[in-house]
Amino acid sequence: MPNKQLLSRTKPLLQTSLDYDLAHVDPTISDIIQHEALRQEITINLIASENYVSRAVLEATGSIMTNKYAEGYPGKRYYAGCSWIDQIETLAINRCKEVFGAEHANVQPHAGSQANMAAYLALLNPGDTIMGMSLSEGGHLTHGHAVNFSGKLYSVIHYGVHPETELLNYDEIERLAHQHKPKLIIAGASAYSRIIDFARFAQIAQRVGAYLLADIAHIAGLVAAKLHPDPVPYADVITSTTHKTLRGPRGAFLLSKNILAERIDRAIMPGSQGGPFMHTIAAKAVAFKLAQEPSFVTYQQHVIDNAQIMAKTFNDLGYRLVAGGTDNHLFIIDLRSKHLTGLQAQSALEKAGITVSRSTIPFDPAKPWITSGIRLGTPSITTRGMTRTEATEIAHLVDEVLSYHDNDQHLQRIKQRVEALCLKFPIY
Ligand code: DSN
Repeated sequence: MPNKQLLSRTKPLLQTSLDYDLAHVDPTISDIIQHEALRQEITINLIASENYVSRAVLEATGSIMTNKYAEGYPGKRYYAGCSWIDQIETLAINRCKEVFGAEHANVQPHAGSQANMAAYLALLNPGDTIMGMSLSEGGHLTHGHAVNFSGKLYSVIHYGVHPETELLNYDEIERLAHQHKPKLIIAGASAYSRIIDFARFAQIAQRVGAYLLADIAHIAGLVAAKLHPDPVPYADVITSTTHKTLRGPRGAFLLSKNILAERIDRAIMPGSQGGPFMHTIAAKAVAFKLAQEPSFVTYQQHVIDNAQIMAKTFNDLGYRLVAGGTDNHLFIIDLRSKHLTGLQAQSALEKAGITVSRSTIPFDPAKPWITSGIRLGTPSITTRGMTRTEATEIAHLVDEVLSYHDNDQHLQRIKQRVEALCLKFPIY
């Protein structure tokens, strides 16, 4: 251990750069960050894939861990000076395995796309067939979209939802799997509000001899809290981001059985990434620790409760919800009966201080840039302490914005009410 005097001299460096001297060195960037901090503070964030990290996660992310190169893995690095780095990454790996009950974890992926890329590299050869949910029905770019590496390197079969129920169409997925014999089936979504049946996916994959990849980026927090069925017993590989419901830093991780551990690790480094972001891995370790606290389970339950009460309120107000409602942290509103596009709604809501992402609905007649829906999620409002009362109030505010979407004066008045509500629930 270094002596105490030396250690106390490094203390300021362990604080975030915001607390240190950014305002002096680069007032322009500092000022922009302060504006963004204010924007976050006084707007209602309903983007389903975002959250607010704890101060502890923020501090680790802004720490001197960013200074270190550490290509390789704990105990096997290509650089000297990695003893503390090794401790951090080992803790992150062990905590990640504990949270999800997995045999193997790799905490180095920089983002969800890199985690998926590594999973494909580990399991497939270029030209192999993969099957994933189409982006327009709720999937993700990396699940085989034509403009993405996944759609260019692999032969892709897309599945979607049932036209009437808008639920995952497992019978059709099984039929497609038998017909096309994919080497990999991807179960996971960016805009699907119902439970994903990983056991059923595993059965289909087993029957056609495919690997099963569960991409739990959106629902990782719910899975960690055991409020969504667990993919770990069923999937060969699991990928996830850390910054959505899981409430960690921007980043990702991979889980697998031990038998695939070496292939997964080699697919990240040297396969697709270089030096790991050790400041982010330190912050992931903090997030995995926090995910094991009882308050985390309570938080995830409130995320679901808030989503369900909001969905019910919209339903009562006459809106049509995709798949009829939600079992998780998000839901999608079909705006066609309101004669609004997703783009128009998103823009009116932003003027009123409510941030959402527009979303395609299944079989959307509108172009992907325009869309016919909006996706609303509750991880962020729940982190700031809002409960069912505020969730209901927010649904009414959204409804009012959509009703007065072309009346800028009224949107300004709603914005003031939004700010007043936000100020009662400070983020930090
Ligand atoms: N962009 C993310 C989302 O909003 O769902 C998915 O990666």
